[in-house]
Amino acid sequence: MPSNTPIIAADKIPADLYPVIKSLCTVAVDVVKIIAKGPLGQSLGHEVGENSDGDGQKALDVLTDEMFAADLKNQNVRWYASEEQEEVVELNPQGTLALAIDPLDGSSNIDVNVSIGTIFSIYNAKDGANESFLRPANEQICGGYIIYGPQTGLMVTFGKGTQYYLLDPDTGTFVLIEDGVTVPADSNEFAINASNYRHWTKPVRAFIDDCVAGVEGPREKNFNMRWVGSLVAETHRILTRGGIFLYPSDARPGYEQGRLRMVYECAPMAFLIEQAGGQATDGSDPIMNHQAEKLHARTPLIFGTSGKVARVATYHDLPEEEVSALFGSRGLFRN
Ligand code: AFP
Repeated sequence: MPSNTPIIAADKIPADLYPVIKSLCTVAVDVVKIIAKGPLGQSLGHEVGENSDGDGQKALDVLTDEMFAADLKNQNVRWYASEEQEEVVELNPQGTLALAIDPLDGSSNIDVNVSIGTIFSIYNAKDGANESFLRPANEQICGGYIIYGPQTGLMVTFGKGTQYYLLDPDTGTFVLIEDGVTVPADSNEFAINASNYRHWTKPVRAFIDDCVAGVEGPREKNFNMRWVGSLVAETHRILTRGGIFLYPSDARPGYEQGRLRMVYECAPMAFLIEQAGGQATDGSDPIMNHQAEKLHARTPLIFGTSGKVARVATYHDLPEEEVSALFGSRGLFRN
């Protein structure tokens, strides 16, 4: 790439955030090379420890965390909150921004060559480390992800719509592909880890039962299911062709609030989805109105095409006898 070519054009990015976005993109280009080299380079998928919540840490989780933190240290980022670090880290004491990050989302897919990603969320920093992140998600000034897939892309919002940039391998630059990404209104796809069916609450079971019932059921149409195991890949599919994603709370110990983390996974994804005309809730209430009580707090997450997300909320409002009924006798949603 000629030295004078910016890694990403500045004209659609707020000036005060451009250096941070440029930093994330610069590190991402190096992450792409490491992922693409796979076992020809260093081992990426072996476990090297546990994070603060007891989740296994893969070598690439730790490596990417170190890579992003090292570059962001030279930026206007005071507070750095990472899935891979128990506490908030102060990078630049003079910084005015607070950045939360899942450096490598989808670790279980590293060794099987399936799309993975980096998720990030930016706030204006407060004086306190934790208080900079334990605040309503609607105080975010930026949210986004980088997807490392057959193509490498940056999906980002600054609160004025959702933008999609694609990394051009020939030039090493991120090129704006779409300035107003919109979640398609019509889709027949739902994404959920169906192996957890027996652990779900009745409203979630009823919603999925009615999808699986297809044309014979109350939805009177057939559905398709996807489950990649990488939140970034699921979000990208839904932003591209619509659908609904559900990681609800379930009865497994430790999953009372689902699996996904509020600060560095759910809040930025909710920001992106809402800015693209979709909805993101905990099953009933908008994620953007939530705030985490602890840095690594989890929350149930349902997001995607607005009408579908709203429908899940109505299942939560059903009286017990209806939500337990076989779909044929459920009095709602004849279409
Ligand atoms: P890992 O990063 O540990 O692979 O977790 C990925 C993730 O947080 C999210 O990206 C997926 O949507 C979800 O977990 C998959 O969870 P299940 O493995 O329970 O289906």
